Amino acid sequence: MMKKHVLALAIAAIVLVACGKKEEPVATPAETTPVAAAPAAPAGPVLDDEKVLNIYNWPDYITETMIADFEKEFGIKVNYDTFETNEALHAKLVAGNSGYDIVIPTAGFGKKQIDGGLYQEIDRSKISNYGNLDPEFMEKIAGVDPDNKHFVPWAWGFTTVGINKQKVEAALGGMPMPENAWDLVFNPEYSSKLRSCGIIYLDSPSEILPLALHYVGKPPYSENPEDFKEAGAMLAKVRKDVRLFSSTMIDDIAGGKGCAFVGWSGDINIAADRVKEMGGKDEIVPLLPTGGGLVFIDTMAIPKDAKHPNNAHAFIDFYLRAENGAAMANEMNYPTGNKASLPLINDEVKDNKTIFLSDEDTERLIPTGGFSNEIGSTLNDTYNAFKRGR
Ligand code: SPD
Repeated sequence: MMKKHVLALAIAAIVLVACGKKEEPVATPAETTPVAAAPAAPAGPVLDDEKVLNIYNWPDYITETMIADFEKEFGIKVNYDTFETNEALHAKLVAGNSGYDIVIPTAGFGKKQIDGGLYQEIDRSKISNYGNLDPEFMEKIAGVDPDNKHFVPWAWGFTTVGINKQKVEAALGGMPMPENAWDLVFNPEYSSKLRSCGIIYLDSPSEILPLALHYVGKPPYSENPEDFKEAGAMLAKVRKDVRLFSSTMIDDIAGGKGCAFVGWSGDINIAADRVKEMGGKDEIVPLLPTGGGLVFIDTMAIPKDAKHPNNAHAFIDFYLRAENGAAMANEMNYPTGNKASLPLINDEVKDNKTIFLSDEDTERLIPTGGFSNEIGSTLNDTYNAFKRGR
């Protein structure tokens, strides 16, 4: 901006000289109207010498132009890789030297990564847009990251049941939909009927077990191995009805691989939009179970050994611009916890009650959390036994 202003003055001066107004007396320095000293150009962000940024995020979780816009504005080359589960991200971080400068853990799962010293603290002095974040939302994250030292929100949603409405209705054959949508995928009375059109689960212990524990009336992040036995027994009864464990849920839903899905709210909405765009007749609908959806809050974090921490801070600051937060909701169906972005979100998205929930559905949500390392083997064994069908 400043440069443009100076350039305009310079151009004006050249034009005057070119017009040959030589007869005008040249003002002495004393007569010259003092020109206000140009304010110092705002200091740009501090960047690392190497203009590179390595990001590791979930698939289908960034707007179309965000990376290109950042690269263009900051002259930084972004390498962008994706992972499909928190477990995969965790393994990468624990192995060390991941090479990533920003990763996107789910807050509850990432707590043990903070405790294990895998992240560096965020330097808020480098993030001018930090104030755009909703303090109430940050309070929620502080439950796992005290004082919000390591995690900056990326986006949030909830794990829920989605359906292909027409296919599910047909498969239920006149049986009314259950009051609690979790019955469709956890209660054999319903799941056995949906077996023919296909049930798809997300493929990870930390996605499925909290839901199964909650469904059998136990704490979703229980640390009691006995609770896992009950959840495992419930899962065993529906195992034969689960057609697919998916890491590519959007494609699988849009590709018609099933009729009932345990998936993420925004991804089910993305699949619904895709089916509509393809002219499909069936409606894909994320449901709001009376038993509650399981909240997740995904966050940006900088690994301890990141090679480009300044570039990482510049990206976080860029991401926290109001327009970028709004674009995540508008394009990706995920809200971000960026309060300043709210006025920029389209009405259609704001009015979608599976993106911005009603108070009633918000109250029903199962709060975010995480399992300790200690219960890790019980968690994995229960899940693997379920998958193997034993
Ligand atoms: N399209 C990717 C959505 C990201 C989901 N992260 C969810 C983590 C839930 N435990």
